Amino acid sequence: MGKILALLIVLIVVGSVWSFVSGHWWFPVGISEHAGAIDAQFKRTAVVVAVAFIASQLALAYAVFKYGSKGSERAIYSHGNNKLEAIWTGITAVIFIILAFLGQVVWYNLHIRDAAPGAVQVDVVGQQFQWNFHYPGKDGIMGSTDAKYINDAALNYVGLNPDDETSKDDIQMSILVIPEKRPVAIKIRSKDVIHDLFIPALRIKQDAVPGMNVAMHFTATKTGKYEIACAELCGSLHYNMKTFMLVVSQDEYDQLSAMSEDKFKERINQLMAAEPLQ
Ligand SMILES: [Cu+2]
Repeated sequence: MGKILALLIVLIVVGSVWSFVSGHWWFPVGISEHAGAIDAQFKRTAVVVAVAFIASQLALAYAVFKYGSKGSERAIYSHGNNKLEAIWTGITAVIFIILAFLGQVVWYNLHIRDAAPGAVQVDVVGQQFQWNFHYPGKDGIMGSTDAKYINDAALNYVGLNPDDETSKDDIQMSILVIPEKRPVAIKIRSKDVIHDLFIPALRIKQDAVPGMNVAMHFTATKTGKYEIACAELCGSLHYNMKTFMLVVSQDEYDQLSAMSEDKFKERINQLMAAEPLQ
């Protein structure tokens, strides 16, 4: 029995390693300036975890193989070894702190550092069960919003202030449209529960937290249509909370920015129908 179990453990290790190394279930191609740094961090973490996983599982397989029950023996109870516990806890802590520090550089650049001047501004509001994107409209000024103005029946999902002149031309849509090769600053909030804006191609994954306005910025490097999902279990229709991002040329974006809400939406729907999903 011990030998079969040991073989099974080794097979699970080989299968797990293959599932990563084969590349069958890897990320889509990254299309943001920071995608390379995120992928490098992910690979570093995966390698460290893989080394620990393979070593511990092979040790387990060896122990099961060598010391498996021979029938009538009783198991020995061990109180453990404090020195060994301290050593491997210490090593693990050091490795994870180093990984966290390496990851901080990307995090800092995307979240703490201000977006470059002239960045395109888009506000994002998550709600059960859709994403709402708020664009400044023709005047280029983001109108003010307040949660008290949110009214789904009137299609005011982001809570545009009706008394604010600059909000009159603002556009709300469930599709994210951004220009390529230009910094985009987004502010993410939520109307009800925690959601998570996940754009795999951009390597962006950020919680939308009620009561918070989370700012981040990024630059997309390739035009196309990409998937957006909610990556936080947010209720019964969570699976349905998906939408798309269109990355368009600067020319196209300039034209969109000069359009009224109706024309803007009409053009977006045309682009959505024409673009294949990347
Ligand atoms: Cu959600």
